[in-house]
Amino acid sequence: MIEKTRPQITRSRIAASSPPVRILHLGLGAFHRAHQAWYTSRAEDAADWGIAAFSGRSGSLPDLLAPQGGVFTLVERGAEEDLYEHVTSIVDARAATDRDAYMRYASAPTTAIITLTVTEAGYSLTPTGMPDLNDPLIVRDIGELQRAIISDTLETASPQTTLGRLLLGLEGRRRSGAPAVAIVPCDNIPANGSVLAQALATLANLISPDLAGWLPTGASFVSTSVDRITPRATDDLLDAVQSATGWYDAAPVATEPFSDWTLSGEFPSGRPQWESAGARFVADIGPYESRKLWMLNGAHTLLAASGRLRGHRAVAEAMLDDQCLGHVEAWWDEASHHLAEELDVPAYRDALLKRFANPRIEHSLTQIATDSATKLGVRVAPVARLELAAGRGADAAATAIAAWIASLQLTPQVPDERADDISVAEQSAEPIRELLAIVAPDLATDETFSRRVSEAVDGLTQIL
Ligand code: CS2
Repeated sequence: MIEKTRPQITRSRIAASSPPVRILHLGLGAFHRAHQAWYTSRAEDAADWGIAAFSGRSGSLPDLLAPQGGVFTLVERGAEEDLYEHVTSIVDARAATDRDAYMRYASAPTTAIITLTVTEAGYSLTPTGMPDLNDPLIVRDIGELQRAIISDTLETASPQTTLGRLLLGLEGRRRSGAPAVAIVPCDNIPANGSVLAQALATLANLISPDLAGWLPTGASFVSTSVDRITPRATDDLLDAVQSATGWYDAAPVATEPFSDWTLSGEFPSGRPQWESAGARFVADIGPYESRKLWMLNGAHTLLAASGRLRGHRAVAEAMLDDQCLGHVEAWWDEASHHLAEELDVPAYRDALLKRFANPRIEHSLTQIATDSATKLGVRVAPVARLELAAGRGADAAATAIAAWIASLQLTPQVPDERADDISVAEQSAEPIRELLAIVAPDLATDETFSRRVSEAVDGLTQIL
C-alpha cells in the first residue's frame, strides 16, 4: 500500500483544459496511455481532441483515473534519468461493461476516430487473418447481433468480442446517421487496418445486409505500426512520482524515451495533428511494420522463450546472457535479409540493442510470453516463409519457434488465448508438428522445416 503524502493530481488542480471527446478508444491500458494518449496530448491541436477510453482486460484503471479527471503522469525512463510529464487527453475513462456510455460515444456525430489496443489475440483471427468462425464467442456474438438487429432491440445486445463490440457500435452509428469514422487499430498485426476491415465486413455480411452495405462508406480503416516499450506499472512508481512531482497519482505510467507511430489511411472526419507530436503518415506502411514486427517484436517473443528457459525474468537481464543474445543476433541477421536498404536496418538494430538493454525498464519476459502462439505467427512465421522461398533454412526462425515449444515444457505456464489448442497438440502423437501448426499451418506441412524445429527443440532442451 502506497502512503498518500501529497495532494492527488486532478485535471483542475493542474489547470488542464478538458478537450471535447472526438476519439473513442477500446483497450485502456499502459500502452494506450504511453502512446496514442501521449501523442494526442502533445499534438498542437490537443485542445480540440479528447479521448473517451474503455478498459479492456485490466479492469481497474477507470476507477483510478476517474477521480483524477483522466489525467496521469507519464514517466519517461531513460537509461540514466527520469522525465515526468502530464498526459491530459483522456477525459473520460470507463469500464468495458459501461455499454450505454460506449453506445453514446460510438453513435455520436462528434466522434471522428475509434482507436484500439486490444492485443493481437483480441481480434479473434485465424492465422490467415480471417475472423475465427469456430471461436464460440464469435459465434455467440454473431447470433446475438443478428437477433438484436432483426428484432430492433439493439439495446439488449452485449457482444463479448472486440469484433462484436465494434459492430454493435457501428450499427448504432449507422442508425444515428453520424458521419464516417476512422477506425485505427494500434496492435502488432501486419496491415492491421485492412485486416480489421476485412474481418468486420465478413461478420457484417453474416449479421445484417444493411450494416454490411453501410460499412464501406460509414468507416475508413487506418493501418498503423506502433512502438513504445511500456511494461506494466509497479508500485514503486507511485512513490517515485509523488516525490518527484509533488502529486499523488494513483495511475502513473512508466515507459521508454523512444516512441514511433506510423500511420497510413484516410480520416474522413478529421484527426489531431499527430505529426506535430512526431507521428509519421505514409502511403505504404508495409516496410515500417515489417521492420518493427520482425526486429523488435520477433526478438521479444524469442527472448521471452529463450530467456525464460535460461531462468531470466526481464529483457535487459536476458540480453546480458550470451546465449540469448546470440539467438537474437541470428534472428536479426535472418530478418534483415527481407528488409529494404532504405530502412537503415543497421541503425535500427543498434538502437534496439540499447532499448533492450535499458536497465531501468523492467520488462517482464512472462508478460511478453503471453499469447506467444499468436505472436509467433505474426512476428516470426513470415520471415520463415521468405527464407524458405529463398532456398535457405530459416534456422533462426526455427529456433524462435522451438524455444517457445521448449518453454511450454520447461517453464511455468503463461496465459495464452490458444491454450486449449496447445494442450490438444501437446497430447497428440506428433506434438512438435502440431504445436507448429498452431503458429503456422503451412509451415507444419513443410517436412524439412518441421524437422528443423524438432532438432532445435532437442538442442535447446539438451544445453539447458
Ligand atoms: C511486446 C510488445 O508484449 C509484447 O509482446 O513485444 O508489447 C512491445 O513491447 C511493443 O510492441 C513495443 O512497441
